[in-house]
Amino acid sequence: MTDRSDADSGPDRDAEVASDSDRSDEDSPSRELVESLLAGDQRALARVITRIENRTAGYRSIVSMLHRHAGDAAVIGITGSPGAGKSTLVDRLARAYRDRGLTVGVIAVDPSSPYSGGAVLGDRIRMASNVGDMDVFFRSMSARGQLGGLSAATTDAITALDAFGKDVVLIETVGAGQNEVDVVRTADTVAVLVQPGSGDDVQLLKAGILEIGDVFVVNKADMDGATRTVAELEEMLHRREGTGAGVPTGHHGAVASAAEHGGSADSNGEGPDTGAADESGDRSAEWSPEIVETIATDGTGIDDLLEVLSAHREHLETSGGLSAAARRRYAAEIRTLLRNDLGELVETEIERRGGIDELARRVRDRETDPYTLTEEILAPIRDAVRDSDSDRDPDRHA
Ligand SMILES: Nc1nc2c(ncn2[C@@H]2O[C@H](COP(=O)(O)OP(=O)(O)OP(=O)(O)O)[C@@H](O)[C@H]2O)c(=O)[nH]1
Ligand SMILES: [Mg+2]
Repeated sequence: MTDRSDADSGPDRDAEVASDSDRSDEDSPSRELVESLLAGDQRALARVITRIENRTAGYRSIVSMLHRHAGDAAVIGITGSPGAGKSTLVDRLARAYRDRGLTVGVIAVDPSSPYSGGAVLGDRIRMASNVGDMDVFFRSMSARGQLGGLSAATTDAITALDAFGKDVVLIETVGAGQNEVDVVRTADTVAVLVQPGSGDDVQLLKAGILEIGDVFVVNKADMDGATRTVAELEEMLHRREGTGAGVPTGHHGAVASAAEHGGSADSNGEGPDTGAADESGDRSAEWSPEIVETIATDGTGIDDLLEVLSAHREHLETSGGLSAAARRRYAAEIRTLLRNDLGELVETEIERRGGIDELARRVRDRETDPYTLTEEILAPIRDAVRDSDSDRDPDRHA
C-alpha cells in the first residue's frame, strides 16, 4: 500500500513502472496484467477490475499505470429508484452505441449488496441481452463493506475501462442515498430515471438526485401517468431554476415525447427539440436539464435520449465544463486518498503505541492528556512533511 510513495513524482512513467517492478516481485505480474489490458485482453480487464473492487494489494500501481492511458471515454451515470428500468435502458443504450460503432463498458454498482462479481444487478443486465457481444463489457461491483470506498472503486474501474479503450462507459446505480450520489458523480453526464406515477420525485429530492441530473428520463412511458410525471418534473426543474441552482430561466428542458405521440424513436423533427440544434443561446453558459420519455423495453425514445446525451457532452466540451468537472473530481480524489492514507498512518501509529484503549487509559489515569498525545503521535508525520518540504525549498521554513 505504501510502496508507491514516489509513484507520481517522476516525469517518465515508463521508468517508474520499471523501478516499481524492481522494487517488488508483486509488481511484475501487475505490469503484465496492465500490458495485457492495454493490448485489448478482456480477461485482463476483468481481473484488473476485480483487484480494484477488492482493493487487492498492488491495485494502486495498476491504476497509476493505467491513468495516463485514460481520459477519453464519455462517462454516463444512470440512476433512479429500484425497478425504474435502469438495466433495461442501459442495455438499450449499450446496443445503440454499438450500432453507432462505439465500444461500450458497463458497470452496475450495487451499494447495498455485500456480494460481488456478477451479483444481482449484473446478472439481470446480462439476462437482458448483449450476451456474446464482446464489445460490450459488463461488470457489477459492490460496496464490500467499505463505506465511501465505492465511489473511489468506481472511479478506478472507469479508469480501467477508459484505458482499455472503451468509448462510452455507462454506470448504473440505484438512486438511494449519498453513496449512490457520490457514485453517479463520477460520471460526466447524469441521467435520472423516473417512472410514471411512482411518487419517486419525493425520494429523488431527498437523495439530492434532482440536483445532479443533466437528463431526466421518464421511462415506462407506455404506462399511465407518464404525462403527469413529465409535468411534475418540469415543475420541479423550474423550482430548481428558481432556487438559483444556476439554471437559466426561460427555455428549459425540452420534452421528447416520442412515446406520447406514438411516434417512432426519431420524433425529432418538430416541436420538442432534444437539444443538439438548440439556438437559444442560453445553454452556452449553463445546461438546462432535459426531459426525455422512453420505453426501454421496446426501444422507443432511445434515439432521442442518445441525442440529448451527446448534446450534453458537446455542451460540456464547448463550455469547458468537462475539464472543470474533471479537475473538481481529481481534486476530491486526491483529498480522499490523502485523508485515507493519513488516517491509516495514524492508525498504525496508534497501534505502535499500544492501541487506542491503552492510550485512553493513560489519559484517564492522568498520565498524559489528549492534546499531548495527539501532538506526540502527529509529530513524526509533521516532521516528515516539514523535512520533505525544506528539501525542496530550503528557504521556506528556515
Ligand atoms: N412497461 C415497461 N416496463 C419496463 C420498461 N423498462 C423496464 N421495464 C420493466 O421493469 C422491470 C425492472 O426493470 P430493470 O431494468 O431491471 O430496472 P432497474 O431499475 O435496473 O432495477 P434495479 O436494478 O433492481 O433497481 C423489468 O420487468 C422490466 O422489463 C418500460 O419502458 N415499460
Ligand atoms: Mg438494474
